[in-house]
Amino acid sequence: MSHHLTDTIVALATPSGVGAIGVIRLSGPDAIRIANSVFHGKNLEQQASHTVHLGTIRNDEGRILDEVLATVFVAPRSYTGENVVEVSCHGSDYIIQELMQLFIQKGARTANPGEYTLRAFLNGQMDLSQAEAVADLIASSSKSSHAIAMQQMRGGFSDEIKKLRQELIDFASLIELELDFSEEDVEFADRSKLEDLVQKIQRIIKALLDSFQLGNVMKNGVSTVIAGRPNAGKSTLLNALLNEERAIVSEIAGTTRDTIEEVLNIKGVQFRIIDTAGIRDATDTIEAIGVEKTMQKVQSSALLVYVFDVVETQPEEVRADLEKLVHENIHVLVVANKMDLNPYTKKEHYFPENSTVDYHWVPVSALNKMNIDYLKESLHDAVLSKKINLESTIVANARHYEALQKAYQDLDRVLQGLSTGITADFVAMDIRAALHHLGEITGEISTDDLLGNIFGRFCIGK
Ligand SMILES: Nc1nc2c(ncn2[C@@H]2O[C@H](COP(=O)(O)OP(=O)(O)OP(=O)(O)O)[C@@H](O)[C@H]2O)c(=O)[nH]1
Ligand SMILES: [Mg+2]
Repeated sequence: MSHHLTDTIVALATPSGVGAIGVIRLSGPDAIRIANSVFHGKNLEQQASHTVHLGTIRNDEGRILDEVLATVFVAPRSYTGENVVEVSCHGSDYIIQELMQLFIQKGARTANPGEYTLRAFLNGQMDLSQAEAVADLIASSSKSSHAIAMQQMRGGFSDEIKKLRQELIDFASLIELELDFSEEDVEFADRSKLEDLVQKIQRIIKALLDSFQLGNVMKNGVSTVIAGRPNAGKSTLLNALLNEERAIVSEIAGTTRDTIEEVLNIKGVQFRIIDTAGIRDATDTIEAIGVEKTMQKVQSSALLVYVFDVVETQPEEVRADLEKLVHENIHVLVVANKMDLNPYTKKEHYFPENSTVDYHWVPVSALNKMNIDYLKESLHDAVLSKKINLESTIVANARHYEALQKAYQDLDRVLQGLSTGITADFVAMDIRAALHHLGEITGEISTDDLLGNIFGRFCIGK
C-alpha cells in the first residue's frame, strides 16, 4: 500500500453539479507543485500552511479556465497529513472537469473512493474506527456513481457510439460518391433508407441524452423536498428517514424556519432530502422568508413528499395544498402522517374515486417510524420506475452530453435537408458534422482532414 502514498491524488470534494462553488482537492507530495504549475497569482510553493490565495487557473495555451481560491496546507498539517491544495472554483460541471483534467495532465491521478481517508489513516491522522466510519459512508454513498463509472469504463457507451458512427460513415461514403458523379445526377444513397438510419440514430442519441439526466441524478442525488403545513410532522419524518435526530421537532407550529438538506441513500440511489418551513400565511418576516424558500425548493425539486396530519388537515385543504405545490416536473408522494392517531384514514376520504388526480399514497406514523420502509421504497421506485435501467449505458459526462446534443442537431439538419431535397454536398456536410461530434466522444477523429481520408478510401477513381 505504501507506494501509493508517493503519488498525488485529485478529486472533487463537493457534490458535483449542485453548488455555486466546487472544491477540487489535491493531496500528495506534489500537490502544491502541481497546483502551482497552472495557478497564476502568488507562487503557491512559497506560501505558509493554511493560507488562501486568489488567482486564475490557465491551461498550457494560457487560456484562463477559471478564477479560483487556492488554499494551501503544508504536510503534516492537513486532513491527510500530506501536502494538500484545495481549489475553490465555480461550480459548473464543465469548469470542474476542465480543471480536473488539467491537474491530471500535470501529474495527479484521480482518487479512489475513500482514498483521502485511507491516507489520513496511514499517516496517523485518525484512528481506525474513525477511518472505517468515513470509509463506510463513502462506500455507501458512492455506490451508484461508482457503478456509472464502471459502466463507462467497460465501454458500453463508446461501443454504442462507434457502431452508430460506422453506420453513418457507410452511408456518407455513398453520398460522397455521388459528388464525384455530380454531372450524371445519380443517387447511390437511398434517401429513404438514409432517413430511416438517421432517425434510428437520433432515437438512440435521445436515449443516451435521457440517461445523462439519470446519470446526473445517480451522481448528485435526486432533489426531494418535504413540504406541508406547519406541525404536519415534516421534520419528524426527515429524522425518521435518516434515523437520527437531525431536525428540531416541536409541537409549536413554525418550528422549522429555514430549509435543512441531508443526503439519504436508498438502495444505491442518492436522495438530497430537504426539510422546509411549513406553508401557511406567515405571522412574521422570518417565517415569511421561510415559506417563500419552501416554494422555491418545491419549484426546483424532482420529487415532492407532501406531508399532512390526518387528524388536523381536511381533505379540501390537502387538495388545495397540492394544487398550489404540484408542477409539471415534479413527482408527488402524498404522505398521510400521524396514522397512529387515526388509523382508519383512507385515501378515498381525501381523493374520491371520481377524482381527476391520482397520487401515490403513503400512510405513515413518523413518530413511531411506522411504514417508513414503504416510504423509502416508494421514493426509490419513483426514480427507478421511470426509465432507469442501471445496466444500460449511462452518459455521465457533461462534455459527452454536449457532443451528443450537437450530433442530434446535425442529424436534424440532415433530415431537414432530405425532406427539402437539397443537394448531396449539403447533406454530406451535415453528416460530417454529426460524425465529428460523435467522434469527439470516442476520440476517434478530430479534424475534417481525417474525415476526408476516410472518405477518400471509398471514392472511385481517386
Ligand atoms: N402522534 C404523532 N405525532 C407526531 C407524528 N409525527 C410528528 N408528530 C408530532 O407533531 C409535532 C410537529 O412535528 P414536527 O416534525 O416538528 O412538524 P413540522 O411539520 O416539521 O412542523 P414545522 O417545522 O413547524 O412546520 C411534534 O410534536 C411531533 O412529535 C406522528 O406520526 N404521530
Ligand atoms: Mg419542521
